[in-house]
Amino acid sequence: MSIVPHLPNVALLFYPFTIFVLMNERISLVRGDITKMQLDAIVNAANSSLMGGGGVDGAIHRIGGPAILEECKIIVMRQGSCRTGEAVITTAGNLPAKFVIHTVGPVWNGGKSNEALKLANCYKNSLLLAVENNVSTIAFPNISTGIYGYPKKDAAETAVEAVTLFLQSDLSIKKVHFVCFDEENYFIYQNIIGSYAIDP
Ligand code: AR6
Repeated sequence: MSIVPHLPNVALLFYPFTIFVLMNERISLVRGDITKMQLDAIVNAANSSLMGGGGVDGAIHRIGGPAILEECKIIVMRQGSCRTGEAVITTAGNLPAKFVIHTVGPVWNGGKSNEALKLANCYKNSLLLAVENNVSTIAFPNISTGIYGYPKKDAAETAVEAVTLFLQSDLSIKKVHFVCFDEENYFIYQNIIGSYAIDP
């Protein structure tokens, strides 16, 4: 089995150069506020209650308005809380995006609680939900690196790896934006994504 499914055979001849080119077109790095992004979906770093909180979650609910919380309540009534690594989708209310995908990152516990796998699942499950909802442009915040205390460099490496892996087997997502609110995360991502990051 090919490690790069869905690529035409001719592209495989030039692997990994081809991957480099594809990623160049499909991943971008943004320094700023995710609530301002006019895309099909933005991702929220939520908690399992889905009832809002601080950080990016607080900003999304505050600016998006009560319609987001109303849908979250309906989801919780239907399926219970959202477990770490899983994702749900709601309206984006008054935000410029069409949808908010809420995912629950792991709380950092010194690396002893499978945090990397759980964090990778946040990215993978958010992208799966995006594909199911015909989302082709999506932005991620730096999940778990605020209140949940995940070391930023480790989190960025896991995020880029999980997204890159997903994009290699999916062609429907056209653009993934990594949105860094703080300078430290931005420089970390710049180093990891390197020369194929596109500044807006
Ligand atoms: N746009 C983009 N990124 C942002 C924004 C914004 N407007 N605001 C903050 N960030 P955090 P967590 C960045 O704490 O660590 C909440 O209370 C921030 O700089 O929002 O996953 C939830 O309800 C950081 O890099 O999320 C949970 O209880 C990143 O977003 C808990 O926090 C994530 O920081 C989740 O903690």
